[in-house]
Amino acid sequence: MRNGVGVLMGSYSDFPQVESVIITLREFGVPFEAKVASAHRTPEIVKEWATTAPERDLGVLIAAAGGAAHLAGVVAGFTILPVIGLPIGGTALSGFDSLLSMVQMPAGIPVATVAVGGAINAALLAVQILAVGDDALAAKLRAHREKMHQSVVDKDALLRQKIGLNR
Ligand code: RP5
Repeated sequence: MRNGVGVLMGSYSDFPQVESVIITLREFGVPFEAKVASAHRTPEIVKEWATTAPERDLGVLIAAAGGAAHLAGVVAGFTILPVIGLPIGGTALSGFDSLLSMVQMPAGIPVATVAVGGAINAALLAVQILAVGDDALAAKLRAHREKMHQSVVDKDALLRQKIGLNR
């Protein structure tokens, strides 16, 4: 059963911007693995990780990298599992370089790229992909949406209370 998420980051220095992926996957009880490997410094390790991912019951892969971020595209080239690209910010070009490196994939090898630093959405998208074939996970996602809905409604009430409006 391919119900896990593989989380790959190009460098340990990416981890602060990847940590929310791990936290979010844990919140949903989704099994995951996490690894540091670089497309340019350790390409053979990336190849091994990506090509053997299905054997480790991974159903979706998340690749996070900064700068000239070819990691997600390289991973996607080695597997037919869906790959989510997480561009890392804080580079000389504030992550715009990583964003374009990931999102502008030529036709044939898609990378579903989230926002620069969009770790939570990377995790949620991975959970949504897995939830297509998992009703229990889908129920957790619906509960999560309901919680967000309630939070906005509560904040709306708080705002009106603060500024002294009754409606
Ligand atoms: C990329 O280069 C990594 O994903 C990281 O964002 C960036 C810098 O890596 P370090 O020099 O901090 O290891 O490959």
